[in-house]
Parts: sequence; C-alpha cells; structure tokens
Amino acid sequence: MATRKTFIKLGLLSGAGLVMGAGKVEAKKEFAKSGSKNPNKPIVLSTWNFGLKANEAAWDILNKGGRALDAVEAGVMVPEADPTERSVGYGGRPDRDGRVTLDACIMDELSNIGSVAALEFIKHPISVARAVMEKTPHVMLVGDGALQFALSQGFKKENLLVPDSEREWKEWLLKSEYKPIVNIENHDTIGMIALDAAGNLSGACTTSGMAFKMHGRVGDSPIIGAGLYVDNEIGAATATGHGEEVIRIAGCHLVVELMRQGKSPKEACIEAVKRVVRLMEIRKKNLADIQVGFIALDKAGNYGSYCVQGGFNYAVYDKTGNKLIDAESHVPLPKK
Ligand code: SD4
Repeated sequence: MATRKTFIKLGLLSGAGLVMGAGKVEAKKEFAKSGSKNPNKPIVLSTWNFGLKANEAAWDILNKGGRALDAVEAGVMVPEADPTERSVGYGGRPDRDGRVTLDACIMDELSNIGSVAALEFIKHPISVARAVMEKTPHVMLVGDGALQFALSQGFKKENLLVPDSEREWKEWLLKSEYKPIVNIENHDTIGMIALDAAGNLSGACTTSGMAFKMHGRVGDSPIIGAGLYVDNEIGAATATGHGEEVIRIAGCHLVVELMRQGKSPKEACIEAVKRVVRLMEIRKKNLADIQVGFIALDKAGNYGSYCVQGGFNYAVYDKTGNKLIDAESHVPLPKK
C-alpha cells in the first residue's frame, strides 16, 4: 500500500541516488536505451493553445531544476483557475443537469497515480487527484466521495458555474441535443507531460469533459492509461477529444507501449489514431463526428503528436522557447 510515508521515503531515496551518482548511472542507461546521449531536457508539452500559458507556469519550475510532477500540476492549474477557459476547472461547461463535474488525473516517475472523476465544486481537481495519490491507499475517487475527501483536505467548496456557461446550458436545453462538435470548443482538455532536468517524466490531465454530457458521465481524462500514461523508462502521452474513443483503445497506454516497441513519439501517435479510425470503420460510425488528439514525449525529450481531424494544436516549451504547433491529422483541415 503506497502511504504518504512510503511515498516520501521513495522520493528521498531517488533524490539521494542522484546525489550519490547512482541515479546518474540509471539515467544514462535509460538515455542510451532511448537512443540519445544528449536528451532535450527539461521540456514540457501540453494540449491546445491554452497550453502556452500553462507551459510558462510549468517551465518556471522545470527551469529551476524542479520536479516534473510539480511542474505539470502547477501548469494545468492555470486553465483550471481561469473562468474564461470554458472546458477545464472553474468556468467549465456543465452537464445536461447544469452541474459542473470535473475529471483529472496525475502520474509521476515512480508510477504513483491519483485520479478524481465527476468531482463538483472544487476549482483544482488536479490537486485533489494529487492528494488521492499521496494521501490515500487508493488511486481513484469519484463524485461525492471525491468531494468529501477534498473538503477533508482543506479544499474550498465553490460555485464553478460561470454566467456564460449557465447561459449556454440554458440555450442548449431548448433542443437538448447531445452532439459534441469537433474542435468547436477549440481548446478542451488540458493534458500536460514533462521531462525534468533530472530526466524524470510526469503527466497531468484535467477537464470539465464534454459539455452537456449525461450527469455521471466520465471521459478518458481521469483514467490512467486512457487520457494519460507515463512510464519513466520509456515516455509519456496524453490525449484530448472524444473520451469514449480514447478509452476504447486505452489510448495513452497504447502510445507509450508503441514507443517501447521502438516507434518515435509521432509514429506512436499516428498508430494510435489509426486504431481509433479503424474502430470507427468497424463500428460503422461517422469519423467526421469525432476528434481525438494525442501528444507524446520520450525519455530523450523527443516529442510528437497526431490527431483525427485537423485543427488540434499543442504547446511545447524547451530551451529554445515556448511555441504552438499545429498537429498533423488523419483528416486534413478543409482548404480555405
Ligand atoms: C472527455 N477528453 O471528457 C475529454 C474532453 C476533451 O476535447 O478533451 N475534449 O472526453
């Protein structure tokens, strides 16, 4: 059972290893495995254009030699706290009952994991997910239980439904037609993955999920292996888009496993997207109705992305600066 005590012990041990040089030997082995003597680190990647601002908060930590775990938590807290970002945290669009329910998960370099789903009234679900990871014997808490736990940890109960989201929900109720439109929210879930100066990987993912979903619906974002996966020996991946399709292929675990088999981050994302497309064909579903995007980072700091529909972008911050990149897609954007 991973208690907070063992977590701290493990953290101290790995830190001591680095000081004594043992960690360096380990790290060298890992970089040799990933084929690069000169890893591109630190580096942080995150989904959509709000990733640019989030990356800045993460970079502040990474650039000072901080831990990737702290960086990804701090990074995704930026859109979580921003009421104008209407698909994450405070300000997120509600479900069809008018309730803002949030999903988030986090994973560190030791494969510690924590997750919350359908959590209401808490602005920073990512920090509750981290508390689940560090302070409970479990890895996932949902709904009321997650809220009770958050309150017990001192998180504040707040109304997260902002007037713009309430207005849109009331408009939506007139037709009550659930038909998420691809890319329409432009920037949806924030998934963030980072490699720190010590060569360790971590990731975080947080969202209000699909707007006007059924109450209780949970997407891929809080599910380790679907919306996020980190293997400190190989790489990390996170996803955005229609969570049902990401869960169906255990998307981010798949991307990391494909990197383990020797694919580059981009090749791994392409392969996972092909899997999504194939299952849509087999199930005779309309591909135009869905978007899925993956971003991936390997142990050497190589990164890549791929998505189903054109229009997905992601932000990358490394020594060369912070930039937004348009992901290549299976279905190109129509020419203007
Ligand atoms: C979900 N993957 O809840 C999230 C939402 C999202 O672009 O990323 N939309 O399914």
